[in-house]
Amino acid sequence: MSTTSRTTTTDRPLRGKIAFITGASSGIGAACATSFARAGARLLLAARRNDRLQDMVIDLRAAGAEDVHTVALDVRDKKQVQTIVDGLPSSWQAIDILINNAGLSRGLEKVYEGKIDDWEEMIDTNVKGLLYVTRAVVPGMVRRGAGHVVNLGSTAGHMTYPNGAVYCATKAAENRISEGLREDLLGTPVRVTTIDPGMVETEFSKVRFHGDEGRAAKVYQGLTPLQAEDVADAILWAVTRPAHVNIAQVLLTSVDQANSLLFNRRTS
Ligand code: NDP
Ligand code: 8X3
Repeated sequence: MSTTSRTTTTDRPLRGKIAFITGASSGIGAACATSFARAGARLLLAARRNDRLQDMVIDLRAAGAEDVHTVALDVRDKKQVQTIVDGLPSSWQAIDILINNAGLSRGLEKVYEGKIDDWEEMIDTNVKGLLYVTRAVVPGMVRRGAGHVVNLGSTAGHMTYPNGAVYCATKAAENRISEGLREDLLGTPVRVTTIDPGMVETEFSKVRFHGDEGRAAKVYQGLTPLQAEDVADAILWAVTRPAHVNIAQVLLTSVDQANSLLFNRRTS
């Protein structure tokens, strides 16, 4: 038999595993979908823009996904979250990996000048939405005695930057929730990882600046930011460690970033 055509569990380490990725329509979530497809996973993809998810299906199958199921989901809607998780087709219910990735920033303003609607959107999505999805999915993992929760944190959760207090607070909350969930799951085999990237070039800044692409582009000017694939790579690594190994936290930045405040920007 030709060794080049042989497929092994080593090159498809997630073969048959169901991975539920929230916020899979863009950026880090979409990159995770691709890397998990290559690893042979069955992909359960969620976002509000289900049309985008559907457009990804053919490519994800071609990349190696065993199966792909998409759902339109707004993680801020607790009833919708529970209804969608409870109503999954039976072949999709045994979720092995939950990637709590859906999230956003809105605005870059001093706390005393910030827009309350922006704050609420960030808190409702990044904190409450993450909790709703966790609450709906993790009981099944505990019952089945298997599972891995990966939450998207940020360098912003480790150090606040000026004008970003509320976004940074949501990511600090994510860190504390990940820690607490790990404590609460002690005694079960369910693992909890927080992946905390620095600046990643995605639609994140465009969303932060309410669609202002010029302002968004300036965020990445003069430096080499992380790409969504770099973060997906870290996530794939964390979920493919032996079952007794829990990667609690991965903090990663580009070489042009030291922390939330210090960047190496080239001016030429
Ligand atoms: P993108 O804007 O490219 O992607 C965000 C994703 O979240 C989209 O798929 C969007 O889908 C989804 N989303 C937003 N709100 C909701 C909602 N209410 N319900 C369901 N899905 C939602 O940004 P990133 O890929 O960069 O961000 C992904 C995660 O990574 C976020 O949690 C972010 O905070 C975090 N992060 C990002 C960093 C960066 O510099 N880019 C650095 C560190 C962490 P849709 O609009 O279709 O619903
Ligand atoms: C996103 C990274 O520094 O733009 O979490 O807030 S940052």
